Amino acid sequence: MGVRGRTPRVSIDPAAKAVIGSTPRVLRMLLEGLPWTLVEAPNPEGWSLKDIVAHLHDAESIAFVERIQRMLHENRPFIRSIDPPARLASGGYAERGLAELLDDLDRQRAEHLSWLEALTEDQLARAGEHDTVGEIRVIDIAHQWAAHDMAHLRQIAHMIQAHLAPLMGNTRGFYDV
Ligand code: NI
Repeated sequence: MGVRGRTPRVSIDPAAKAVIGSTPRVLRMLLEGLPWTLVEAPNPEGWSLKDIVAHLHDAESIAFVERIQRMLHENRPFIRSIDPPARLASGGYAERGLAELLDDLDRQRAEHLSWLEALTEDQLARAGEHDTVGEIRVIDIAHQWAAHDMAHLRQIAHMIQAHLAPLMGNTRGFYDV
């Protein structure tokens, strides 16, 4: 029995599966029609919209698939934090176009989602030890995967909104961006 007598969740929440499956399409619809100057313009932290897509592409293997694979094949593996900006700089993403990254992410997601959906309850319950947050289970990463998508979709929405804000005249006063 888990916390407060409830059995811990052993299946991936349908919302997480829906998000993981639809994020590449959402990204495509949001970003493909935008001018490239906006797609490649850095935000105050130095990240462009394209960089965020590259980061999602990068996180796909290193933060999600590899961690789950290790937890499935090793006994409580020790999992180190990653440094996303450093990985982005060394990942060769600068030469890759947005359309290519989106196509790639689309392909990977379809495979990864079927793989996640095929994991058994025993596999979902396997765990590892992360260097900063402590114990993490396969099922936690499945939900983190979707939450991470949402965090970056919010960031993308905020950056597009920030581009429009100076063009809004006094109507900008209705908003806090
Ligand atoms: Ni991230």
